[in-house]
Amino acid sequence: MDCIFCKIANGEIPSTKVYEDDKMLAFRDLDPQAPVHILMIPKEHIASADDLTEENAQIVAHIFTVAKKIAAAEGLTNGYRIVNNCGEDGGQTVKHLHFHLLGGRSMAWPPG
Ligand code: IU
Repeated sequence: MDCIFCKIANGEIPSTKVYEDDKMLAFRDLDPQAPVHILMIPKEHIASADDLTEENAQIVAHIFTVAKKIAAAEGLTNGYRIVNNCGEDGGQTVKHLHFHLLGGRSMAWPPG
């Protein structure tokens, strides 16, 4: 499958990893939108949040429990934001489920 995040997950394409286990990978975004901008992805190819099912969705809970450990390790003691862009109108550009972990500055609301 020609998926860039699958290639990052299997090491075919290098990334700046901050966390890895058998189910997920977290690496620094190439175009950071905040002082800390990390992408958290399942190793399994799931195209988007819209493709989650009762069978594969447990990875989301796993990613979120790892996210708080990454946030602590990055020193984000004052809070952080986790973002998922889903589909065209959601602004998703890479069709492999990923969660942005953003921190190190104050975030605005609503997003653009
Ligand atoms: P989006 O939610 O699909 O828009 O986010 C994709 C993100 O992946 C975006 O922030 C890119 O900067 C980032 N990214 C990356 O870090 N490395 C890559 O090789 C590619 C995209 I392609």
